[in-house]
Amino acid sequence: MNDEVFARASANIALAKYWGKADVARNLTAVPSLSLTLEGLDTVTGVRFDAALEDDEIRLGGTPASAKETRRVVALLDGVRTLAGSRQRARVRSVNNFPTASGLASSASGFAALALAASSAAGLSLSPEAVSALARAASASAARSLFGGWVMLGAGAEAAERIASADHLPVEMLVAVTTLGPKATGSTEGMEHSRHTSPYYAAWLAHAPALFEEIRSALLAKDLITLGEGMEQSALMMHACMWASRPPLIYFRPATLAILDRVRALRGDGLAAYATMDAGPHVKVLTSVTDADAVASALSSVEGVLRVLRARPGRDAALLRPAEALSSLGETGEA
Ligand code: 2P0
Repeated sequence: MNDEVFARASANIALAKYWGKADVARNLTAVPSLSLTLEGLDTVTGVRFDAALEDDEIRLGGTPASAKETRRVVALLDGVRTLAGSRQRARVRSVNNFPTASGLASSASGFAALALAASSAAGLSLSPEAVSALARAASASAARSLFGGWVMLGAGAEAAERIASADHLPVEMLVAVTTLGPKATGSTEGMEHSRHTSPYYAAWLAHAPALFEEIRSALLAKDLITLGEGMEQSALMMHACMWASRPPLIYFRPATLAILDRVRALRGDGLAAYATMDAGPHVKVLTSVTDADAVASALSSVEGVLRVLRARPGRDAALLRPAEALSSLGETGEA
């Protein structure tokens, strides 16, 4: 019997957004993206290959994976099996330490942890770039979660790369979790829908690369104001493209707009606060370490905000010792 191998990866939030694929079959992105990995918002995943198994067995958060989740996980495991020249099936278990309804995509940290644990469990010793490419094929934002700090994924790129370390800028990302609306359209479907129906999709493709460059330059120059303003424009440009789809893709809820208002007011008061939104109603606010307490407290008092999660820039994904991993996975019971 092979050993079970464990890995941890942290969630990430894009400042320069990815929305749209250059190649659907290979899952290559149409625009470059830039993200911040978030410390402490983690997925822990265990993988054990076992010649006695007839099928892959996958448990997420203590319950069997749905058919759709299973297909995506098996596709990644198939990629690992091809690289390792193996046909053994695997037992996979995975938990997030952040609330599922927090609006933080679990696919980024989840597929990053899975790619790292599965490749190591199969006896491969891949470079971080090769693990990132495996994760990217499953979910493009997952490519970025292999690396700590500030990370980019180029348009059409196989793998993500770090562009600045976690201590490059003293910031916090605050996640203002809002009341959930009806079940949102998933990102994978949503971006294809925009590509096919939004007249603004072409404009998004035309303008996103220059905005990415501006955001990257501002980051390297430690210019938080330009970084924050560029980040807000990237999010709103992406949402404009979504709204112009038919039928429209509207992820905003009343609380989303209320938070955007509050963020503008905080800036008017001289605090560092810049907003970004993904495929959901929650708002993530980039702020300085100095202003983080004041901004978090202001966000908590906005009507419709259920809670505010806080995260500093996070670390690289890493393999974990079993004892360390099992304390995270322990809540799910069985091995
Ligand atoms: C991002 N999002 O850059 C953008 C902004 C959501 C909005 O990447 O189809 O789960 O699996 O490659 O990575 C979420 O989309 O999509 C995402 P797939 P993914 O963070």
